Amino acid sequence: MLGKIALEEAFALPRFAERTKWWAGLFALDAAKHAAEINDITEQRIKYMDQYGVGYQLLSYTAPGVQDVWNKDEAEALATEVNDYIASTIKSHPDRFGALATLSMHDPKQAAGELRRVVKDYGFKGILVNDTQRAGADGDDMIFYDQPEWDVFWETVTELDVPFYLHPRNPTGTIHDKLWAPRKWLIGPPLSFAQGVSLHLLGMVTNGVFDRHPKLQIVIGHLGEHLPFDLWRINHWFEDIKKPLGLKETCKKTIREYFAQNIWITTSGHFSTPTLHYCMTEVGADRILFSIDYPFENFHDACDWFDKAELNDVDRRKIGKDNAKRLFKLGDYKDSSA
Ligand code: GRE
Repeated sequence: MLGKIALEEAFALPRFAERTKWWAGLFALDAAKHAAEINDITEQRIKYMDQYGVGYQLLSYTAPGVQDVWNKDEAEALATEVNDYIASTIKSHPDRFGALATLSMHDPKQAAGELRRVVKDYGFKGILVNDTQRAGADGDDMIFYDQPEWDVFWETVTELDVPFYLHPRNPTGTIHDKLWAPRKWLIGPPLSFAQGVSLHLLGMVTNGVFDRHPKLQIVIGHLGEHLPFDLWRINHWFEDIKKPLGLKETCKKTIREYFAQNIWITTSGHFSTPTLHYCMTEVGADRILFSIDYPFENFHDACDWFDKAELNDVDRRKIGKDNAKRLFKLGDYKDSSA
């Protein structure tokens, strides 16, 4: 299929070569290839896009990114640097690339201000944040965005009408040491990423973020970070037990209503047709978006799978491009109407 849109697609800052190598050492078999791919924006990446029928990518700064920076001033300066860098890099390719804002999440007002700047000045299409923000003197604290002090940030997100991609990051600090270090092979895609994001998103649901900001649109990757599988059980416990026990004070709608009105899932890094069919049954083709997760995954696995997956033409178009076009309000791009 030509003109696919992909939206969980990472880049790094070339000046962080050592950091990129460290992360690649955890997650890539060929660290040198990974480093070259994640640092390139306009050469190899466009060749892959042309080869595999991806018309447009929404780019985001790689994990753990600014969420790993527990010093507030440093985090804010890095987010600005990343946003300025990607804006200038993709400027000459508006028909191939858009960007998702990188934000320091130490201070809701500052995050809202930087978001406003990059949406107004650069035309960024949304935000991608890597789960909780590390904070505190030694980076052991975690800031969640499901608390009332974040309302000022969510107000700006909904006012600007841009989607927010809640992406995973690696466990750190005490959580890492106690839960994950003794079972280190489960860090990342096998388990920890999905647990982190699903905890954070369900925190937003149960703490009433979507009730206070009903227009808010949150995107999660990897076919929903295990949540679609559990919708029946979550719904049963929310509606039949937790709401009578008090959850009804903060959470007015059902989990299925939030999935229908506020939540989107992408195919990033999860190229399984039975799982996609299952998600189409549970959350619907109208809330699913194609994505790759480049360069942690490759174009061939994602695109060859999606192009051949058993789907009718209407659903393939929706998931491959039309849903993303509508959600991110994209104009024409290469093969957008193919
Ligand atoms: C990511 O999407 O950022 C990612 C990693 C490491 C492994 C897999 C993955 O950072 O999808």
